[in-house]
Amino acid sequence: MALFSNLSERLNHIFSKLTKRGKLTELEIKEAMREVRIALLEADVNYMVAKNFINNVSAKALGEDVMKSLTPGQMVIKIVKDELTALMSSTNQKLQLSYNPSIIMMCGLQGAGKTTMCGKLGAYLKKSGKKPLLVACDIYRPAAINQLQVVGKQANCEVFERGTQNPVKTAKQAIEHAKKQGFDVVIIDTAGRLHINEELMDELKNIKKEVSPQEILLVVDAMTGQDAVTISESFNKDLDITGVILTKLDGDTRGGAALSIKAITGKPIKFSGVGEKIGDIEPFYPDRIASRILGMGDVLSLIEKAQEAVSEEEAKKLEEKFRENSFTFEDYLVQMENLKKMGGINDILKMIPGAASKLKGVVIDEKQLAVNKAIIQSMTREERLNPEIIKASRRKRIADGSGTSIQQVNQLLKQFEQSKEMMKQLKNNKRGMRGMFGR
Ligand SMILES: Nc1nc2c(ncn2[C@@H]2O[C@H](COP(=O)(O)OP(=O)(O)O)[C@@H](O)[C@H]2O)c(=O)[nH]1
Ligand SMILES: [Mg+2]
Repeated sequence: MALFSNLSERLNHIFSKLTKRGKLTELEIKEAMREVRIALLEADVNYMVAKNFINNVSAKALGEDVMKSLTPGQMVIKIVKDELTALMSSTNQKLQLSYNPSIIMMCGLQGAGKTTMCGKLGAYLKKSGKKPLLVACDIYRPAAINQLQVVGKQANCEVFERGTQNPVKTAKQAIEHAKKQGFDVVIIDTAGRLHINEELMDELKNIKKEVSPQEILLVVDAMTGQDAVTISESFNKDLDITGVILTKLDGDTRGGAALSIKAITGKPIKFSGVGEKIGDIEPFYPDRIASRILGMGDVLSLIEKAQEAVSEEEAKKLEEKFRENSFTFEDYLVQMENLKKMGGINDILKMIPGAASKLKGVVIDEKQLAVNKAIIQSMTREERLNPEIIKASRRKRIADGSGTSIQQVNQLLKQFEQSKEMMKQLKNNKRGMRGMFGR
């Protein structure tokens, strides 16, 4: 995900000038701060937020310990990173889930991603052992209930609906149902409007009053930039929300909303939506987002993704295979599937520190991976397990079967041998594969 790539690039440029020098003068730091401020404003960061941010960073960066240090540039970057993190941090970033059932009410404008997020959150909570019930309280659009049922099915969560009955009544009945049936989280999907209006707020206030949710989560579209901040402010004023979920962070968003919402409303961003699929949800970790903005990569998210995609047992088995040098094309296929689960090789590379700038412009060819897959699928099981038996006539058959050329088959076989060589060396590395993929 090219999260805030523009802002990232700008900041990287400013900081690379700083780190190239040894000592920094006050003037140089001030000039850099001026540039950072412009970069933030261009990324749609609220101007008061940008101003306070620069004041805080400057006060620290102009301190004696920075000015006297041998690597002042790096110290300034560290200060910026810490301040960015602080800007988005809150003590109540986690969901309040200790009630039985805990009630989460979603709200927001039309199209923000509420219904989608109900499903994502349901699936996410289910993974952590919860039993969520989704409740359809958007009664105005005929397709809304059906849409919730579709995502509910994907999330493997029950959906409670009472058609176009008054949404307050439906919500209350859903909570009764949850108590009887042992659901421990109730996620209420509400109706949005194109713009904030009294009718919408009254309806939401009513639901709030009658069901007393522990969480009122405002779903906002990150692509709306400064508007996202204004919208958050006004929902917060009327509903005293407990947090924000920023959706569409996978899009070409400039970052302003993520950086401003907490500072302006005092309410934390708790989750982000990073795609249209049910699994495209991430808890919002301010330090990781700050690292990503600064192009330092997001190693923690990467490790978590790897852990999700590869079970510990699987990782152990892999490690053994490498040790015994019995890694086959069958395993290769499994690994390609794992990579896909992790969101594609290019997304992964972007999260590795330094990779973003070094690999700029380089795109790993996902098509090549698809070609490799086709070739392997055209092999017999015996061939996959013992690639050394793949001689000329077999190569031709495989090429024909997969719609590729003999050269392409040769190339893959050679690559495979080379990777095995590399893996042999890797196995001498103490951490081994489990260090990379295990818990
Ligand atoms: N790219 C992307 N699209 C999203 C995300 N969340 C929701 N959407 C899309 O945004 C549109 C509106 O979502 P919906 O859940 O119906 O919004 P609602 O009106 O607030 O309930 C749908 O087409 C979703 O697929 C996200 O995180 N990333
Ligand atoms: Mg909806």
